[in-house]
Amino acid sequence: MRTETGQVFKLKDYKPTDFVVETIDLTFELDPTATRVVSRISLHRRDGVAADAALVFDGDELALDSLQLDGQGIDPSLFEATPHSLSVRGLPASGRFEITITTTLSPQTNTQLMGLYRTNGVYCSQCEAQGFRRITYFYDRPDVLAVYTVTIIARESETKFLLSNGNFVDGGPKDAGRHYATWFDPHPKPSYLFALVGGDLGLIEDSFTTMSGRDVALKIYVEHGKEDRAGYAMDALKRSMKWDEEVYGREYDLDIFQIVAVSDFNMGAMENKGLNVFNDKYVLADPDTATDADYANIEAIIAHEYFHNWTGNRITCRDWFQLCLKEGLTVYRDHTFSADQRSAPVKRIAEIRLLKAHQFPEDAGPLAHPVRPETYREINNFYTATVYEKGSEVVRMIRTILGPDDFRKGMDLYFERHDGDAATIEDFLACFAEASGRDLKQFALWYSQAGTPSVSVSTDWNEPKKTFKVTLEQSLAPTPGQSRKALMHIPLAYGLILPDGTEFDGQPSGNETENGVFHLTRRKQTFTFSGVPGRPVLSINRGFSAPVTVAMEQSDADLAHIARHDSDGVARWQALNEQATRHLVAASKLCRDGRNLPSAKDLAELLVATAANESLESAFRAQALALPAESDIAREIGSNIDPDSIHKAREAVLSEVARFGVAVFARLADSAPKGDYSPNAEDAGKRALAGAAMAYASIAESSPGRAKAAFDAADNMTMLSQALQVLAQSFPAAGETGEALASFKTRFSGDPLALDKWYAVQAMMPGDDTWERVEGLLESEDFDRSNPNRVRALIGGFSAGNPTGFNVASGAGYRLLAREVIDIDKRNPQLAARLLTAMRSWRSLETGRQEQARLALVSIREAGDLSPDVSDIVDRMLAG
Ligand code: B3K
Ligand code: ZN
Repeated sequence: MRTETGQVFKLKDYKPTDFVVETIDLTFELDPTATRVVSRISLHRRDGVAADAALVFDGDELALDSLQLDGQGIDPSLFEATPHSLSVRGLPASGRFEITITTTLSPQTNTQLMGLYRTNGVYCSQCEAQGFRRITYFYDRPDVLAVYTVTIIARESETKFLLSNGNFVDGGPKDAGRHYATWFDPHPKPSYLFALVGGDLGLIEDSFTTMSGRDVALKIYVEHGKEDRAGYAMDALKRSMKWDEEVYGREYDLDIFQIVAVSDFNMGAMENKGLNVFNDKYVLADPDTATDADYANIEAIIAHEYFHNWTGNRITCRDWFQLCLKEGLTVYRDHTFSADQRSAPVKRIAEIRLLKAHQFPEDAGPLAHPVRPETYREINNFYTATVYEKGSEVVRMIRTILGPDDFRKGMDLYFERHDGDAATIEDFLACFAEASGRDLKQFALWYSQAGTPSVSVSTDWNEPKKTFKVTLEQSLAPTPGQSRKALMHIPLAYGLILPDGTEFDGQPSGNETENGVFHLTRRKQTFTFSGVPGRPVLSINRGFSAPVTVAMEQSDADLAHIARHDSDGVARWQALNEQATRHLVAASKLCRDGRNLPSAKDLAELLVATAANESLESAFRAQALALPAESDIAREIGSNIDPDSIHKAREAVLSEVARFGVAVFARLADSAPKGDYSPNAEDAGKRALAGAAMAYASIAESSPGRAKAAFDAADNMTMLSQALQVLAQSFPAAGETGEALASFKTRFSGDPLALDKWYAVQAMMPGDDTWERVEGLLESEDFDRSNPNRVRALIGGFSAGNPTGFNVASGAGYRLLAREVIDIDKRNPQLAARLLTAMRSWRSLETGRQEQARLALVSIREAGDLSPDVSDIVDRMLAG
């Protein structure tokens, strides 16, 4: 039985520990089922803490072997050890003392992948957020910073490499075929950044010279035989190190930086100090097995984890409520890094799509929470799009409000003042307020109020007076636990586009506008521009300067004007996307009501003209061609969703656009770069455009022939998987699709990462009977339920990436997910809870599906013996 599923943690209850940890010295004797851990901790009682206060350490499924105080046994009446805590009384009132704790672990049977576990024969740890307490009793909380020395002892034949944080100190042979290594990390750190790896791995090495001239050894460890797939990750690492020096003046601070790629990992990667552990999906790439998107993800995640060295590790979080302090900021840093390495507007468009697809629904449903939550039951459930992606948007808004110079000053102050601290959002904001002399009190509401603000915009053009008025009004709907909301500070970048396509450069009256940004701080504000030569078109929330929804009556002609003339590429795409979304929403509603669909000719004209416009970047044209997804349309409709009519309407629009532009698409379908594959952004953009065009051309031809020929001719994974996706999405029942799937399977059966794509593409095939295909795949021999990547590819692909298949009206999709969540929860609660969030928007479905979804959720709740992770999600989803 599990324990303590109901405990609620609150931000306002924060209290420092009673004892201060100075150093921790850990010795591991690795063994698959009996790893011995000896932890020697030196501490002292904090000033002002009562002399009879007990030392209370966290644990999770631990058993205490022995306990000593300053090398002597302790009277059993003075301590109590349970699986989840150790408390010791009678400790010295003053001065330093040492506690020695011995525990024994079974990494081999640790299926949660938290704490110390084994993957493919490699010992590996994951401690964020609360995994260290599964290794030994400790103050497992981020505000306890200590200096770690770690010695690892293991059989040499199985563990060629023994790694931990910091710098290598010493190592060599020991008794009985064993060897050892000792690592010392001089930088005080919280337990969640501890890491240990022991295994027989392949290694690639390089080095980096920092801006002050220090040499840093760079090492990436991968499964044997995969070394030649780690080159891109190494290159991305060096570029990240350079970028952080150039853009933020941040230098690396140890002699060595190591990355280990493992195949069983609950998330993308982990920023342990000096020893990052990665899901191998985000390290390994070669042209035959990785797509352009995989390469871009590797670059972004390598950068993200590296950037944590300053934003997360040198400055960490006081408590887990402050998670966005490191995550939102580090996502913002990796976004700008990728924008600098690639095309900035294209990168921004991808971010907007992602935010709207993942964060907006979170904000609009039962799992909504502020960027900095104020309560949680299970912290693992708060590694969310809101904390990460909206958290990044909030940092971006700070930069928009302050401008680049004051933003950099604020960051410099933050690094200088809080280096070595466990900090809070208040500390972070104070640096920007001080550096810029601005009051950020109202702005700080972005951290505490959940929900996506909505801004309604109206304009008034007075031809005789040549004045243009823009009226903005904000609102924010209630979210769970927050029924009343205060007014926010919303920075909205704008432009006034004149009839000839140039931009009006005059300022409106008043002082609520700055550098092309309206500062909306009251409920309603009007901005008046004078001397405007002709009726302008308002381009608002340019570059998505604020993560809000904008409601504005704007004609298709005005949107098309922005799409043609806005000087900001992101705004041009926003206008195109708005027009497409509107059309698709209207068409879906008509389809649901059994009415005829309107002509999509105007939209088709605009899209095809953009596709054919060679003065635009290929990647931008590809983004323009990607119509809003079915889930985007559902989100915009908001309630009474019928996924089938959305699918039908979207297919009809796709087909109309395809037929309208068939000549252009047929030409572009062959425009991918020939010759050797390179993952660079320009070539990737060309492949994306060719792939999008191939999809349209195939639809126009109503034949899988073109995609099948592309599949047979593909000489890299990007083009191979593009072709396979066109077959699976648009011709699911065709013989060609079956043949392509079979050939893919044969070719990649020995390559787990490539095979994940085979699972995912089938999981996302539209249709009422896909759930049966998924049931079949769940039974297939190489479906490994203990591998999170495989589970996410199939079950996650189906539940989060297949609106018609998962939401089949009979409820079969929901029942499948419920059954799998209950089963996976027994082994890996984090993974199970994450999968379940696919149902977070269940209340916006039409009533029949809603009822089916509710029944499935109730069946989970009633399954009994749920983990805190799953019960937290299911309870919140059913509440209200
Ligand atoms: N900090 C880790 C995430 C840990 C998740 C724990 N459930 C990766 C990252 O955001 O960089
Ligand atoms: Zn992170």
